Amino acid sequence: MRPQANSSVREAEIRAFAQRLRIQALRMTNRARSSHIGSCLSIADVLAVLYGDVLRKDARRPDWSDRDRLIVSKGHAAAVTYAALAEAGFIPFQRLLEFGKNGGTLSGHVTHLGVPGVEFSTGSLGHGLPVAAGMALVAKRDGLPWRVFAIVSDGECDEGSTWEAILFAAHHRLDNLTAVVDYNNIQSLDSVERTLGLEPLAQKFSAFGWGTVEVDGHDIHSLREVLCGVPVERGRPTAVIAHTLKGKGVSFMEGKVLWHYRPPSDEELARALDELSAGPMQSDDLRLPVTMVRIDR
Ligand SMILES: Cc1ncc(C[n+]2csc(CCOP(=O)(O)OP(=O)(O)O)c2C)c(N)n1
Ligand SMILES: [Mg+2]
Repeated sequence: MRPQANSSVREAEIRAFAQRLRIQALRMTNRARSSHIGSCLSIADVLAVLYGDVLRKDARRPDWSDRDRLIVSKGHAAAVTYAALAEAGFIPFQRLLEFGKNGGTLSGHVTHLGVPGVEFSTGSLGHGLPVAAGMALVAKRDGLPWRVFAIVSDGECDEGSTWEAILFAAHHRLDNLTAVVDYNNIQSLDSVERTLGLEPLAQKFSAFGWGTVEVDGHDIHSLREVLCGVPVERGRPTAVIAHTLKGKGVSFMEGKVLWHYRPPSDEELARALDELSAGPMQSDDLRLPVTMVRIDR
Protein backbone atom coordinates (compact mmCIF):
# COMPACT_ATOMS: atom_id res chain seq x y z
CA MET A 1 0.00 0.00 0.00
CA ARG A 2 1.28 3.46 -0.95
CA PRO A 3 1.33 6.42 1.46
CA GLN A 4 -1.90 8.39 1.40
CA ALA A 5 -2.69 11.66 -0.36
CA ASN A 6 -2.09 14.13 2.49
CA SER A 7 1.43 12.79 2.66
CA SER A 8 3.27 16.02 3.46
CA VAL A 9 1.20 16.48 6.62
CA ARG A 10 1.74 12.88 7.52
CA GLU A 11 5.47 13.11 6.87
CA ALA A 12 5.69 16.08 9.25
CA GLU A 13 3.86 14.05 11.89
CA ILE A 14 6.21 11.12 11.45
CA ARG A 15 9.23 13.44 11.60
CA ALA A 16 7.92 14.81 14.90
CA PHE A 17 7.33 11.26 16.12
CA ALA A 18 10.96 10.36 15.33
CA GLN A 19 12.15 13.49 17.10
CA ARG A 20 10.25 12.50 20.24
CA LEU A 21 11.85 9.05 20.10
CA ARG A 22 15.28 10.69 19.99
CA ILE A 23 14.44 12.89 22.95
CA GLN A 24 13.12 10.00 25.02
CA ALA A 25 16.11 7.78 24.20
CA LEU A 26 18.52 10.56 25.19
CA ARG A 27 16.72 11.09 28.49
CA MET A 28 16.54 7.36 29.19
CA THR A 29 20.21 6.63 28.54
CA ASN A 30 21.21 9.68 30.57
CA ARG A 31 18.99 8.69 33.48
CA ALA A 32 20.12 5.05 33.43
CA ARG A 33 23.76 5.92 32.62
CA SER A 34 23.52 3.27 29.91
CA SER A 35 25.08 2.73 26.48
CA HIS A 36 23.98 2.66 22.84
CA ILE A 37 22.51 6.11 22.33
CA GLY A 38 24.21 6.31 18.91
CA SER A 39 22.57 3.01 17.91
CA CYS A 40 19.18 4.31 19.08
CA LEU A 41 19.42 7.58 17.18
CA SER A 42 20.22 5.85 13.89
CA ILE A 43 16.92 3.91 13.81
CA ALA A 44 14.53 6.55 15.20
CA ASP A 45 13.25 7.43 11.72
CA VAL A 46 12.81 3.81 10.66
CA LEU A 47 10.90 3.02 13.87
CA ALA A 48 8.70 6.09 13.50
CA VAL A 49 7.71 5.10 9.95
CA LEU A 50 7.12 1.47 10.92
CA TYR A 51 4.98 2.26 13.97
CA GLY A 52 3.39 5.32 12.41
CA ASP A 53 2.40 4.03 9.01
CA VAL A 54 3.36 0.47 8.25
CA LEU A 55 2.73 -2.04 11.00
CA ARG A 56 -0.79 -3.38 11.40
CA LYS A 57 -1.03 -3.48 15.15
CA ASP A 58 -3.53 -2.73 17.87
CA ALA A 59 -2.04 -1.56 21.16
CA ARG A 60 -5.22 -2.60 22.97
CA ARG A 61 -4.65 -6.16 21.79
CA PRO A 62 -0.87 -6.73 21.71
CA ASP A 63 -1.45 -10.46 21.15
CA TRP A 64 -3.95 -9.97 18.31
CA SER A 65 -3.19 -13.00 16.15
CA ASP A 66 -3.21 -11.13 12.82
CA ARG A 67 -0.79 -8.40 13.94
CA ASP A 68 2.35 -7.72 11.96
CA ARG A 69 5.45 -8.80 13.84
CA LEU A 70 8.46 -6.54 14.35
CA ILE A 71 11.74 -7.86 15.71
CA VAL A 72 14.33 -5.24 16.61
CA SER A 73 17.22 -7.61 16.14
CA LYS A 74 19.80 -4.99 17.16
CA GLY A 75 18.45 -5.36 20.67
CA HIS A 76 21.00 -2.99 22.19
CA ALA A 77 18.85 -0.17 20.73
CA ALA A 78 16.45 -0.84 23.58
CA ALA A 79 15.78 2.70 24.80
CA VAL A 80 14.40 3.89 21.47
CA THR A 81 12.43 0.67 21.00
CA TYR A 82 10.69 1.09 24.36
CA ALA A 83 10.08 4.75 23.56
CA ALA A 84 8.37 3.68 20.32
CA LEU A 85 6.22 1.20 22.24
CA ALA A 86 5.17 3.99 24.59
CA GLU A 87 4.37 6.33 21.69
CA ALA A 88 2.32 3.60 20.04
CA GLY A 89 0.38 3.00 23.25
CA PHE A 90 1.70 -0.44 24.21
CA ILE A 91 3.22 0.68 27.50
CA PRO A 92 2.61 3.78 29.61
CA PHE A 93 5.18 6.57 29.28
CA GLN A 94 5.68 6.31 33.03
CA ARG A 95 7.33 2.93 32.52
CA LEU A 96 10.16 4.50 30.56
CA LEU A 97 11.46 5.72 33.91
CA GLU A 98 12.18 2.07 34.77
CA PHE A 99 14.65 1.73 31.92
CA GLY A 100 17.93 0.28 33.13
CA LYS A 101 16.93 0.51 36.78
CA ASN A 102 17.67 -2.27 39.26
CA GLY A 103 14.46 -4.27 39.67
CA GLY A 104 12.86 -2.58 36.65
CA THR A 105 11.43 -4.55 33.74
CA LEU A 106 12.82 -2.49 30.86
CA SER A 107 16.31 -3.88 30.57
CA GLY A 108 19.14 -2.44 28.53
CA HIS A 109 18.55 -4.93 25.73
CA VAL A 110 15.08 -5.47 24.28
CA THR A 111 13.09 -7.94 26.34
CA HIS A 112 9.66 -9.43 25.73
CA LEU A 113 9.16 -10.48 29.36
CA GLY A 114 6.42 -8.28 30.73
CA VAL A 115 6.67 -5.83 27.86
CA PRO A 116 3.59 -5.90 25.59
CA GLY A 117 4.36 -5.39 21.94
CA VAL A 118 7.80 -7.04 22.01
CA GLU A 119 7.76 -10.28 20.03
CA PHE A 120 11.17 -11.63 20.92
CA SER A 121 14.00 -10.71 23.28
CA THR A 122 17.13 -9.61 21.45
CA GLY A 123 20.63 -8.38 22.21
CA SER A 124 22.69 -11.38 21.30
CA LEU A 125 23.24 -10.37 17.70
CA GLY A 126 22.39 -12.69 14.83
CA HIS A 127 19.19 -14.22 16.17
CA GLY A 128 16.50 -11.76 15.11
CA LEU A 129 16.45 -12.42 11.38
CA PRO A 130 16.42 -16.24 11.75
CA VAL A 131 13.46 -16.01 14.13
CA ALA A 132 11.71 -13.51 11.87
CA ALA A 133 12.17 -15.89 8.93
CA GLY A 134 10.68 -18.75 10.95
CA MET A 135 7.68 -16.63 11.84
CA ALA A 136 7.21 -15.60 8.21
CA LEU A 137 7.31 -19.27 7.17
CA VAL A 138 4.51 -20.05 9.64
CA ALA A 139 2.35 -17.28 8.21
CA LYS A 140 3.03 -18.43 4.63
CA ARG A 141 2.36 -22.09 5.29
CA ASP A 142 -0.85 -21.40 7.19
CA GLY A 143 -2.08 -18.79 4.70
CA LEU A 144 -2.15 -16.07 7.38
CA PRO A 145 -2.21 -12.38 6.47
CA TRP A 146 0.41 -10.95 8.78
CA ARG A 147 3.88 -9.77 7.82
CA VAL A 148 7.20 -9.85 9.62
CA PHE A 149 9.73 -7.02 9.81
CA ALA A 150 13.20 -7.19 11.32
CA ILE A 151 15.63 -4.35 11.98
CA VAL A 152 19.15 -5.71 11.62
CA SER A 153 22.37 -3.79 12.25
CA ASP A 154 25.24 -3.69 9.79
CA GLY A 155 27.63 -5.22 12.35
CA GLU A 156 25.08 -7.99 12.78
CA CYS A 157 25.63 -8.95 9.15
CA ASP A 158 28.96 -10.38 10.35
CA GLU A 159 27.01 -13.17 12.04
CA GLY A 160 26.78 -16.40 10.02
CA SER A 161 23.28 -17.04 11.33
CA THR A 162 22.11 -13.86 9.60
CA TRP A 163 23.26 -15.26 6.25
CA GLU A 164 21.64 -18.62 6.91
CA ALA A 165 18.38 -16.76 7.43
CA ILE A 166 18.92 -14.80 4.22
CA LEU A 167 19.35 -18.09 2.31
CA PHE A 168 16.40 -19.69 4.06
CA ALA A 169 13.98 -16.82 3.45
CA ALA A 170 14.72 -16.73 -0.28
CA HIS A 171 14.46 -20.50 -0.57
CA HIS A 172 10.99 -20.41 0.99
CA ARG A 173 9.94 -17.38 -1.07
CA LEU A 174 9.01 -15.44 2.04
CA ASP A 175 7.69 -12.25 0.49
CA ASN A 176 5.93 -11.51 3.76
CA LEU A 177 9.34 -10.83 5.36
CA THR A 178 11.20 -7.50 5.27
CA ALA A 179 14.65 -6.93 6.72
CA VAL A 180 15.67 -3.33 7.29
CA VAL A 181 19.45 -3.13 7.54
CA ASP A 182 20.56 -0.15 9.60
CA TYR A 183 23.65 0.61 7.56
CA ASN A 184 25.24 3.23 9.81
CA ASN A 185 28.81 2.13 8.95
CA ILE A 186 29.88 1.87 12.59
CA GLN A 187 30.14 -1.09 14.94
CA SER A 188 30.99 -0.95 18.64
CA LEU A 189 34.70 -0.17 18.36
CA ASP A 190 35.39 0.86 14.77
CA SER A 191 33.90 1.34 11.32
CA VAL A 192 32.24 -1.56 9.52
CA GLU A 193 34.78 -1.32 6.71
CA ARG A 194 37.74 -1.65 9.06
CA THR A 195 36.08 -4.42 11.11
CA LEU A 196 34.65 -6.65 8.38
CA GLY A 197 33.61 -5.05 5.12
CA LEU A 198 30.11 -5.71 3.78
CA GLU A 199 30.23 -4.18 0.35
CA PRO A 200 28.59 -4.67 -2.06
CA LEU A 201 25.80 -5.40 0.41
CA ALA A 202 22.81 -4.72 -1.84
CA GLN A 203 24.22 -6.97 -4.56
CA LYS A 204 24.82 -9.70 -1.99
CA PHE A 205 21.16 -9.64 -0.90
CA SER A 206 20.09 -9.66 -4.55
CA ALA A 207 22.40 -12.56 -5.34
CA PHE A 208 20.84 -14.46 -2.44
CA GLY A 209 17.42 -14.01 -4.05
CA TRP A 210 15.98 -11.03 -2.19
CA GLY A 211 14.19 -8.04 -3.62
CA THR A 212 16.54 -5.25 -2.58
CA VAL A 213 16.16 -1.51 -2.28
CA GLU A 214 18.53 1.12 -0.93
CA VAL A 215 17.16 4.16 0.84
CA ASP A 216 18.26 7.14 2.91
CA GLY A 217 17.27 5.87 6.35
CA HIS A 218 16.53 9.39 7.58
CA ASP A 219 14.37 10.47 4.65
CA ILE A 220 10.84 9.97 5.91
CA HIS A 221 9.33 10.40 2.46
CA SER A 222 11.49 7.66 0.91
CA LEU A 223 11.15 5.36 3.90
CA ARG A 224 7.35 5.60 3.69
CA GLU A 225 7.40 4.96 -0.05
CA VAL A 226 9.52 1.85 0.37
CA LEU A 227 8.13 0.38 3.58
CA CYS A 228 4.48 0.93 2.68
CA GLY A 229 5.14 -0.80 -0.65
CA VAL A 230 6.74 -4.08 0.41
CA PRO A 231 7.34 -6.62 -0.96
CA VAL A 232 9.36 -4.92 -3.66
CA GLU A 233 9.25 -8.18 -5.65
CA ARG A 234 6.50 -10.74 -5.42
CA GLY A 235 7.77 -14.14 -4.27
CA ARG A 236 10.93 -12.74 -2.70
CA PRO A 237 11.74 -11.38 0.77
CA THR A 238 12.61 -7.69 0.82
CA ALA A 239 15.88 -6.17 2.01
CA VAL A 240 15.73 -2.45 2.70
CA ILE A 241 19.29 -1.22 2.99
CA ALA A 242 18.80 1.95 5.04
CA HIS A 243 21.81 4.26 4.85
CA THR A 244 21.94 5.95 8.23
CA LEU A 245 24.19 7.94 10.52
CA LYS A 246 25.00 6.61 13.95
CA GLY A 247 24.00 9.34 16.43
CA LYS A 248 21.74 11.03 13.86
CA GLY A 249 20.18 14.27 15.09
CA VAL A 250 22.78 15.29 17.67
CA SER A 251 25.73 16.98 15.94
CA PHE A 252 28.40 15.95 18.42
CA MET A 253 27.27 12.30 18.35
CA GLU A 254 26.89 11.87 14.58
CA GLY A 255 29.30 9.39 13.03
CA LYS A 256 31.26 8.95 16.27
CA VAL A 257 32.23 5.51 17.59
CA LEU A 258 32.40 7.04 21.09
CA TRP A 259 28.62 7.14 21.45
CA HIS A 260 28.23 3.42 21.07
CA TYR A 261 29.08 2.98 24.74
CA ARG A 262 29.18 6.42 26.34
CA PRO A 263 26.02 7.62 28.08
CA PRO A 264 25.23 11.33 27.77
CA SER A 265 26.15 13.33 30.89
CA ASP A 266 23.66 15.89 32.19
CA GLU A 267 25.48 18.65 30.36
CA GLU A 268 25.62 16.63 27.11
CA LEU A 269 21.94 15.79 27.45
CA ALA A 270 21.07 19.46 27.81
CA ARG A 271 23.08 20.32 24.66
CA ALA A 272 21.49 17.45 22.74
CA LEU A 273 17.97 18.44 23.75
CA ASP A 274 18.70 21.99 22.82
CA GLU A 275 19.70 20.87 19.31
CA LEU A 276 16.53 18.82 19.03
CA SER A 277 14.52 21.86 20.10
CA ALA A 278 13.24 20.02 23.12
CA GLY A 279 13.48 23.15 25.24
CA PRO A 280 15.06 23.26 28.67
CA MET A 281 15.74 19.90 30.24
CA GLN A 282 12.73 18.51 32.06
CA SER A 283 14.05 15.07 32.74
CA ASP A 284 10.77 13.48 33.69
CA ASP A 285 8.57 15.23 31.21
CA LEU A 286 6.53 12.33 29.91
CA ARG A 287 4.05 12.99 27.19
CA LEU A 288 0.71 11.51 26.46
CA PRO A 289 0.73 8.93 23.68
CA VAL A 290 -0.29 10.10 20.25
CA THR A 291 -2.66 7.97 18.24
CA MET A 292 -0.47 6.13 15.80
CA VAL A 293 -2.06 2.73 15.59
CA ARG A 294 -3.59 1.74 12.28
CA ILE A 295 -5.42 -1.54 11.92
CA ASP A 296 -7.56 -0.71 8.92
CA ARG A 297 -5.46 -2.46 6.30
C1 LIG B 1 26.54 -12.27 19.45
C2 LIG B 1 27.01 -10.94 19.95
N1 LIG B 1 28.32 -10.64 19.92
C3 LIG B 1 28.77 -9.46 20.40
C4 LIG B 1 27.87 -8.56 20.93
C5 LIG B 1 28.40 -7.27 21.52
N2 LIG B 1 27.96 -6.14 20.70
C6 LIG B 1 27.00 -5.31 21.11
S1 LIG B 1 26.60 -4.16 19.96
C7 LIG B 1 27.80 -4.75 18.91
C8 LIG B 1 28.04 -4.20 17.54
C9 LIG B 1 27.39 -2.89 17.31
O1 LIG B 1 27.49 -2.50 15.98
P1 LIG B 1 26.30 -2.78 15.00
O2 LIG B 1 25.95 -4.21 15.03
O3 LIG B 1 26.66 -2.22 13.69
O4 LIG B 1 25.08 -2.00 15.65
P2 LIG B 1 24.87 -0.42 15.83
O5 LIG B 1 25.29 -0.12 17.22
O6 LIG B 1 25.68 0.27 14.81
O7 LIG B 1 23.43 -0.24 15.67
C10 LIG B 1 28.46 -5.83 19.47
C11 LIG B 1 29.56 -6.56 18.80
C12 LIG B 1 26.52 -8.91 20.96
N3 LIG B 1 25.59 -8.07 21.44
N4 LIG B 1 26.10 -10.09 20.47
MG1 LIG C 1 26.33 -0.32 12.91
